[in-house]
Amino acid sequence: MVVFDKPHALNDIPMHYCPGCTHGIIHRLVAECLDELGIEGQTIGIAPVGCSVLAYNYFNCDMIEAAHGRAPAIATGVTRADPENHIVFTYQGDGDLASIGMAETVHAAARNENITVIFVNNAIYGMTGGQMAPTSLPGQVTQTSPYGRDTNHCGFPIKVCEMLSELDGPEYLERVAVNNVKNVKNAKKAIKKAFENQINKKGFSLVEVISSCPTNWGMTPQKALEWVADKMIPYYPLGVYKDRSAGIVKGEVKND
Ligand SMILES: Cc1ncc(C[n+]2csc(CCOP(=O)(O)OP(=O)(O)O)c2C)c(N)n1
Repeated sequence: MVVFDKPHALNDIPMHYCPGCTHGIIHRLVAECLDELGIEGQTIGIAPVGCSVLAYNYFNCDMIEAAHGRAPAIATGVTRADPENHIVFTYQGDGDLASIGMAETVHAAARNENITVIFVNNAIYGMTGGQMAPTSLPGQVTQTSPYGRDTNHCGFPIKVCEMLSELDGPEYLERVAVNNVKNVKNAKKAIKKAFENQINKKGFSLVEVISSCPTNWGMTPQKALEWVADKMIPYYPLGVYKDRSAGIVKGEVKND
């Protein structure tokens, strides 16, 4: 009996991610959904600029590399050029999606583009060495906030799901995490639902995945997962922020 297998939608090559980074888990969840929905052959993924810039090597489906933050614009082009035959997902970090690419994100959501956005929130700019991100927590020590993020000087973190839930456009917004088995299972459910929404032409789905960056947080992988549970999730509550088809609108968070 096979109890463990690599999803077909993931290539069988080593990933470059640091020990304890959760990008690999999230890649796997996306790939499992492509396998289970039988859509690998019709899916185009959009890789970002950030640690997951090489995602085009890891996914077996067609991939396009976007300029920093511009993945939703490219996804819009793909889905509008061939709406009947293509499934398209973007895979973006918080610097990519919520900083330089914020306008693309908001407008794609407002237009209810029929795309799936996988938003990996690790509260830091990973690839460039750990600078403060729009999602870094108040008090969080980063390379550019060595005494901790001072909200008087640097403002407050952006809560993407809460913010987008105020728009009439988006179909589905959910925040999940991958710090323990239960949360990983919920994350998979949310990612699958996002793809199903797209298959059923319901429009814009964004799944925010609370993630860890042990290297740039300066923690062991284990400690980083504890920090996710103790600091990140209380600031970024998990749950469904919008599910238009299920009648959940405007930030009525439904945690299970
Ligand atoms: C136009 C442009 N501006 C800035 C950069 C530098 N840069 C590369 S990755 C990155 C941020 C990545 O952080 P995030 O999106 O949170 O992803 P992570 O690396 O943490 O997964 C920045 C600012 C760039 N490559 N291009």
